[in-house]
Amino acid sequence: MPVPAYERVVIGELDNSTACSMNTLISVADLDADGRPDVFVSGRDGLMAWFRNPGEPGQAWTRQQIGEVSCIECGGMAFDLDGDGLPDVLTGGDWRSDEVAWWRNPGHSGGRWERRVLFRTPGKQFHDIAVGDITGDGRVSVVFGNQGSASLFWAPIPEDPTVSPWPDVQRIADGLIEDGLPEEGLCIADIDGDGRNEIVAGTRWFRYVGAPNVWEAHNFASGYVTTVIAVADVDGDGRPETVLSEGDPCIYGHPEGGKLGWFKPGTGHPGSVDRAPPRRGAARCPFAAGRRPLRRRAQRHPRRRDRRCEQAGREPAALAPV
Ligand SMILES: [Ca+2]
Ligand SMILES: [Ca+2]
Ligand SMILES: [Ca+2]
Ligand SMILES: [Ca+2]
Repeated sequence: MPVPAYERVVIGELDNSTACSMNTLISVADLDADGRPDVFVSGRDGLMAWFRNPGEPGQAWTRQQIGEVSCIECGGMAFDLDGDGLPDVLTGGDWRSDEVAWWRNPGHSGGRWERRVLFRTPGKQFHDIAVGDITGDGRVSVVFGNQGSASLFWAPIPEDPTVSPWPDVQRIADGLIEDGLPEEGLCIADIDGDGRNEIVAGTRWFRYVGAPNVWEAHNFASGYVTTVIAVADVDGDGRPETVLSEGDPCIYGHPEGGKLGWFKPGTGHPGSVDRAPPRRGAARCPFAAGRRPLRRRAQRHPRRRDRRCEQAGREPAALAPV
C-alpha cells in the first residue's frame, strides 16, 4: 500500500511573546458555522484567536481575535454551551488560577467574545476538560480535573449557561494521584460497551451508578503518570480501547516518562503494558520552572534535576506487543 504524502499548509501565526511565552491550547471547531472546521489557538498568557477556514486551497486563513488571556492551561475545547448553533470555547486555568471559564461565541454579530466563569474550585490548575452525557439521561455535562485538589468534578449544563458560576457542581472523586503526581488526561467514552458513557481520567475510569452522585471507580493503568488519553477502536473489534501516553513527568522532575500503551477493557488484563526500563533522562522542559511540584523537588534534589534536564534525545521506549 502506498504511503500517503503530506502537504504542509501554513494556517497562520499567534506569537505570544509574553512572560510565559507558550501557546497551550489548540482545537478544531466550526466556529462560524459555515460547514468548514476552523482552528483556535491560545497562549498561556497573551492572546486567544481563531483562524477561519477559507474552504479553498491556496486562500488565506484569516485570524480573528477571541480575547486577551492569562493563565490558560492545556486541554480547553469547543462546545456549544448555550445552544445557539455556534461552538463556544471552554478553558481551564493553569497553576495560577482556580477558574474554569467559557467564552461565548458572538457569531456574525461581530461582538466580542464574553468570558464567564463556570467554576471556582479549592485548588488551582485544570489540565483537561470534556463534555458529554455521562449519566445516560441525555443531559450533557462538563467534566474537568483539578490538579490542585487532585479531584475530578462534573456539572450538567444549566438551563441558563450564562449564570456564573454554574450551580450543581459535584465532585466525582479525589485523591487522584499516581506515583505522587496529580493525574492528567480526560476522555468521555463508552468503556464497558453498555451504550452509556463513562469517564476516563488519568489511570482510572468512572461509571455513573446513579443519584445522588454515586460513581464506581476503576484503576486500570497503575504506574502511568501525567497521562494524555485517547479512546479509539485500536484492534478493530468494534469496542473502544484506551490509549495512554505519559505527558509531563519531566515537568514534575520525574526521570521516567514516555511510556505509551493501550488498554483493552473486558479481558481482565491490561491490553498493553510497557515493559521497557524507565528512561534515565527526561527531555528538557523549558517551561518547567513555572510548575510548583518541580520547584519543590528541585529544592530537595537540585543536582538530580539538573542532570535529568540535561539528558535529552534518547530513543523513545518501545511499545510492548499486545
Ligand atoms: Ca467554519
Ligand atoms: Ca454557542
Ligand atoms: Ca458504558
Ligand atoms: Ca477495539
